[in-house]
Amino acid sequence: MFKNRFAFALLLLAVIGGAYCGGAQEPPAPVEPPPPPPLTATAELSPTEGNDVTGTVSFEESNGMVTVVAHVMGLSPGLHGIHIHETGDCSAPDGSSAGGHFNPGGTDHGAPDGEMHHAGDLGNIEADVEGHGQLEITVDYITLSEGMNSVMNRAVIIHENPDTFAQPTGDAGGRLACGVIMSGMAGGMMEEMEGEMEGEMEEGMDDMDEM
Ligand SMILES: [Cu+2]
Repeated sequence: MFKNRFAFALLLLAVIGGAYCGGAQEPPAPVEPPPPPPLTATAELSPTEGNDVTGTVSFEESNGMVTVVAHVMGLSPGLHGIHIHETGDCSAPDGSSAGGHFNPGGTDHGAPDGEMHHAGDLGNIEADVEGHGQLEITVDYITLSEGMNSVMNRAVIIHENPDTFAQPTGDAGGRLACGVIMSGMAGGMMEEMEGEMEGEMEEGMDDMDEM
């Protein structure tokens, strides 16, 4: 038994050795796969009828976490509820087309750092005396990548009043601004990055064809 195995191993070595020494072909250089592009998305906020609230909300996913950065203008000073609503449709004058809170888990409403909340609950954004609000929050309960908790192509809503975290939706009042969450970064940077990514993806495809 051992002898047979030993003989087999020797034979194998001989064959491999022969292939190596005899072969004129160089082994193919390893192809480094391009690093995966960062997952980013942006919602450009448009005012609903009768107000002046605008802004940008950007999303970036890395290591299972999503960082949300919001800049909102035209608010009254103080806190305003900010949520992801389930439907990426801001066509209704009052923003109602965006539907209810994004709540794939069917849970109670709450604060982002609370024990229980909707996937779409981002808490409040606080506006200064000039009406400018900024919020940066990193959460582990939404994704940009595909899946049950993906917020891609859903809507960000900025509300008239503070989210009090009361049931069922925080009593935050009317919808002041709405924006659909779309893949990519904001403005010119987005086009630039997408151009690069497409180039890389095409190269990647060519490599696949050659294999
Ligand atoms: Cu809301």
